[in-house]
Amino acid sequence: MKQILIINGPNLNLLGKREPTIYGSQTFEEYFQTLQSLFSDVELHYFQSNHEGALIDKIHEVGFTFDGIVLNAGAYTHTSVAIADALSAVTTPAVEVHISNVHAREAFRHHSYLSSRVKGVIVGLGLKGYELAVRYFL
Ligand code: CA2
Repeated sequence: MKQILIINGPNLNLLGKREPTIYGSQTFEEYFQTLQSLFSDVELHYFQSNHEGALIDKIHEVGFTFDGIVLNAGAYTHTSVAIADALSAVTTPAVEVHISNVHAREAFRHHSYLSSRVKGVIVGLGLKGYELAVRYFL
């Protein structure tokens, strides 16, 4: 069975609870159940943290054994050289996902430190982006 980890970064624990016009009205825990039933032949894991170091620790933990990482690093996408370095340091490939279309938002969201370290980037397709990213690894 393939092992794939979905990682969500800061504030994404608020999905479905705040700002539904930008991020939708479903919690990630609800959506994760949908993903698990869609991909019943995949060992799908989920991790969320608001802390940069915890995200890096998790990338290190799975980054030599898992088949894929689906990463929405939230605002750290636009600031974190450390997460970029962690992605480069591991062997597991990653796909970067953003729920909103970051290119249609403020200029500071247009640059990602992570995009050059991942296989590909999915932006603006809502939660569906996570499903498409998982499919890439199958
Ligand atoms: O569109 C995305 O997925 C983002 O990664 C979300 C980040 C943002 O900083 C990135 O530029 C784009 C913010 C996540 C905040 O999530 C919330 C969810 C519900 C309510 C409030 C914030």
